[in-house]
Amino acid sequence: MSQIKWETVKEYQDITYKKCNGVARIAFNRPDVRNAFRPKTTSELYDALYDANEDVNIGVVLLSAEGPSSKDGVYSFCSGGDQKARGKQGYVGEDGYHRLNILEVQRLIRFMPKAVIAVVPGWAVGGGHSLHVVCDLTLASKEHAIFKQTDADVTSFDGGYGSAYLAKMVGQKRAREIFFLGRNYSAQEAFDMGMVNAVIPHADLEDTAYEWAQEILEKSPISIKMLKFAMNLTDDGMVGQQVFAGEATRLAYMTDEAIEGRNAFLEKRKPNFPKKWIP
Ligand code: S0N
Repeated sequence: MSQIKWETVKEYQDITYKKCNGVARIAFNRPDVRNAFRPKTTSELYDALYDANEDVNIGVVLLSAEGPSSKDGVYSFCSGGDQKARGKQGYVGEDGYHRLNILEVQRLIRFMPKAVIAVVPGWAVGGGHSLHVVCDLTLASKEHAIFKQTDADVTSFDGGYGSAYLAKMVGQKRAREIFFLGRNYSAQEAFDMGMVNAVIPHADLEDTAYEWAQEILEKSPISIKMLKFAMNLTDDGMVGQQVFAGEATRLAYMTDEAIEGRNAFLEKRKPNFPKKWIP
């Protein structure tokens, strides 16, 4: 029995959101449809992720899932876009408009200055597979996790991080196999391919994820942030450079030079920068 004292942050319909000791746990909560996401789910996910992003006391986010299904006891992480909510131009929300807002969720995970760990208790399929790919780390249930790409079965494909970034992770041949054949891969097979960090006995999965999070929380926050952005940079083009460079500017603000630059402007005088060109 887990000793972690999670506290609910906010009640949602399609997800659960809790926090404990610097860790946020956001979990899909539609287990009867294998945790497929509809626009309400992605809006709630974005809202919770944004809260975790803004909370300076949170250093690690666990993206997990409730379950198993009440119908058949099967565990899932996420089975991607809800095909029942899919219209002609995207996924139809309660307001009747078509949306593709899982991509905004992906970007928030990608550009968040904190580690995001996918905790995969069961099926990770389609857009659910893409979500684990975009997370910084993935921990998978030894007994129940299954990784599968059905995008080419349902003509609802992720041509961004879900595929192109996956290819950087597992290699081009493997990524093409995953997408072109749509087979099932066990946690161990996913680990062997390099898209899973550890295969964990199911009963220990959540506690292990929390322990990994606590280990990360012992590190220097600036280092974790800069390392994440540095590792993202080459795959994110000018946006990656923008995100990394923004943090470089923030660090520069902390120098005597930057303080002198600001003060000189405010005091209406020429800046007197320390003339040290340190190599
Ligand atoms: C997950 C699978 C393999 C599980 O198979 P299993 O265990 O045999 O269960 P089932 O009997 O098939 O399912 C149980 C119940 O759950 C419902 N269900 C499952 N998945 C979905 C789903 N995705 N949408 C709606 N319902 C789902 C079943 O209908 C069943 O219900 P009942 O009990 O009432 O019969 C298997 O279920 C499976 O293959 N699921 C479909 C997976 C899939 O094709 N997902 C969509 C893939 N594409 C995406 O996700 C892309 C979306 C995306 O990321 C994207 C990309 C680009 C641009 C935008 C987006 C965006 O979405 O925003």
